[in-house]
Amino acid sequence: MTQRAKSDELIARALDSFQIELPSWGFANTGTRFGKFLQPAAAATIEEKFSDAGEVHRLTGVCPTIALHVLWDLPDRMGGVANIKALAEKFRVRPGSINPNLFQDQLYKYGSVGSPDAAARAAASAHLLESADLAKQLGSRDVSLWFADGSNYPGTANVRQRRKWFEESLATLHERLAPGQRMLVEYKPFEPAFYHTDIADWGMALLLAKKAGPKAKVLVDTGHHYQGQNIEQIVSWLLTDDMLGGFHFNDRRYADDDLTLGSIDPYQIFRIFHEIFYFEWETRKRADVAYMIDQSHNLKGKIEAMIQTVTTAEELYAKAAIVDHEKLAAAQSKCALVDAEVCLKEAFSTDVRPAIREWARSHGLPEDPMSAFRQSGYLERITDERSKRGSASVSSYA
Ligand code: LRH
Ligand code: MN
Repeated sequence: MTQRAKSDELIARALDSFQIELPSWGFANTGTRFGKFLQPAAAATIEEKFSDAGEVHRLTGVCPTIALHVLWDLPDRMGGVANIKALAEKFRVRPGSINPNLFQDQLYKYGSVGSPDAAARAAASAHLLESADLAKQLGSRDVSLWFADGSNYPGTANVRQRRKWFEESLATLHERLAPGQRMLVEYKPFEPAFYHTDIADWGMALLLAKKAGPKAKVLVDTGHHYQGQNIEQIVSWLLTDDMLGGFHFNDRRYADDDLTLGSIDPYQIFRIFHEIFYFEWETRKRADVAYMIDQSHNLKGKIEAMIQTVTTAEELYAKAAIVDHEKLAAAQSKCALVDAEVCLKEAFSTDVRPAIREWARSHGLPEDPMSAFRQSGYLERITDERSKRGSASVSSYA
């Protein structure tokens, strides 16, 4: 078998099991604190978000689930479950990770589960339990947790006391989860808090997850790291401890910019995927990791940005799948630095697009999802339909 045939085989096998989850909020009008530029075709209702996610899955075949944010997508909580199930049927996209929202309510000014205000902690804990029950009703495996909790000035928060409150709430949530369900603890160094954030880095998320129990894992949002932090090293450490639950993929130049994956530093995502393939090769174990997108498309067309993200993720995943692990391990053990590095560079510089097109063809999918989308008339149709509803009903955040 030629080297080319071998790598095409590896790519096809990798793509057969590759799935990446779409964020419902990636289809809605979003912005920054300096403003929000409205797009007439943006999704504002849960039906429109499922419709758009369905379109991206129809074109790419690798996005069978959509992440839901409870406040934005399930304002009627349990009252919205039947409708979500009907939409999942209609648009052939299943509900994915359930994201509680503990950062918008006025009650959470000084924090949610970490707030000195007992009423805020009680409300926050109740929302976490309700989110676990919603996930159960919707058949969702993961409850994905991000807390904006923190403080803005030195001396204003008892960080150790807040940690205790977090441990209590996360333990209660852990007990509520059904077998097979998971809670993913996401960390973020700053924003909206600018002095301390209660879950600021991977170590804090890891300790809280381990304390909560075996159903708790760590979620790595690629935008939630200090400049220069080695994200793939964090990934390899979490893999070793079987504590890596999933990713929120996006790209950034400065902070949590939530730009489209691979638009600034594609080699970063490639290095992350490499650590996962290398771990699986070495341990002969499958890494049980949820790949999810977490981006806000403030300027690009929402659906085009999502298609671009998915196809870029496929390319970087395929490139990482063809690293010659045997050769790499040998070079590493001999400290043959250049040879080892070239194993990654070789794979990263390989044009995997022909193999991906072949894989798409063999699965009855369009070879080029972006041009298929542009020829589908979908955008024109929804622009027409949604501009008729006028901007009044555009929801607050997403
Ligand atoms: C916080 C975050 C979190 C989401 C939100 C939309 O920055 O990454 O994962 O809930 O973005
Ligand atoms: Mn995130």
